[in-house]
Amino acid sequence: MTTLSPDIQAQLTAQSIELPSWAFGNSGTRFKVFTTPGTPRDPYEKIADAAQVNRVTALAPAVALHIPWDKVDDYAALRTYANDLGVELGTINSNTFQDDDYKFGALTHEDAAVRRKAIDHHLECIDIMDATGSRDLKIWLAEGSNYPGQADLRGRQDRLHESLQEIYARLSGEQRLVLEYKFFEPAFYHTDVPDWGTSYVQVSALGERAMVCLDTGHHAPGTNIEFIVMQLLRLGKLGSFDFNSRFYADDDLIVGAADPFQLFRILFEVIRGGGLNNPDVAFMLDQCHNVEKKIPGQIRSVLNVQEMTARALLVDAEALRVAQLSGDVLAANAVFMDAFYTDVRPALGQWRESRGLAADPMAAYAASGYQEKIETERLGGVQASWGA
Ligand code: AOS
Ligand code: ZN
Ligand code: ZN
Repeated sequence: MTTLSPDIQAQLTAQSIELPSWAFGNSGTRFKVFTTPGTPRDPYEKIADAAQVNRVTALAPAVALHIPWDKVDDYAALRTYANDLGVELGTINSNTFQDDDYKFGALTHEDAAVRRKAIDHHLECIDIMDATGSRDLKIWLAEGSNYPGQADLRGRQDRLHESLQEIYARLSGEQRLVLEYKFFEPAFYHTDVPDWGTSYVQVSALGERAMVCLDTGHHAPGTNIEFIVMQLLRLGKLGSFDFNSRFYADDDLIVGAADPFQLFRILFEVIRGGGLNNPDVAFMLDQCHNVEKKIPGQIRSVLNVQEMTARALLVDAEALRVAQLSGDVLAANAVFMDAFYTDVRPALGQWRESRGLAADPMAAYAASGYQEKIETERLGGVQASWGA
């Protein structure tokens, strides 16, 4: 059996992955949202479910909120509730994609009144961050156009900058703004923040506490995502990940499900670039569980990240460097692949037990009785997103 060195164990112990509150709600595609028995009915129940993931994995000590999906009257009370369950409230996600006023844009809109409304929403999100103790405001914009000629691309970039500037100016202390990019959808001709370069340009113009958010599902097929990870870390601008996996577009499936090797390659570059357990780089999930149970889906997800992190930590960096320097292409590739093909699951199970956790968190959750309890007690769970 592979052994995990004390150094690797220490790095795995420090790893933490933020869960999205919306992963616990019902979700689906534009064709159908299936309801799952036991689905949370309010933000409190989403947090209670997220705490179960952390209880069996010790990997997920924070929950990201989406406003207004997770709107409550008293955020300080929500924070206390979360803390009592052993989790923190994490990133606050803004939402400017569900309001009729934003049909032709929000932060980029031609109409100053619409921009005002969208900026005010973000200022409200920062008020919430003050109460929840959250560090990051994550902005994903559904803005763009469908037809060539429909919009003034240049003017929209300028207005985006001005709007972001006002939002950024409201941040205080350690608070940060992370700007997520996505190459298409819901707009299909152009998107205002389509790629890491645009996000980088916009956040660089704001200041040090503005960073890029990289959602692994937001690239064209074939994109070398680990290269982008490397570059953003090199530039000191990788603020956060939205992890998920995709076969086609923004599938939001369980991270590592579609392409475990890609996840391995990404984590290798994270480690190489000093991004692992680096407080500047938030590891978040951005996923939906359309047909599977949500809590086990999240447990599987964080375990996938942990397994691929362990494999990436096993890469013999010294041997790799020697092979690279001597131009031995196949030896270098073999060093890399040896680590990828190593089954770390038995070693991780043993290591978990040594920390007082169950060797198999999926089985521990199944045996806990929590799923049966929520399925009996909760009726009428809420939809997580707009995907109706
Ligand atoms: C949308 O495609 C993005 O991934 C955002 O991060 C969004 O806010 C999130 O997926 C919640 O639906
Ligand atoms: Zn995302
Ligand atoms: Zn997405």
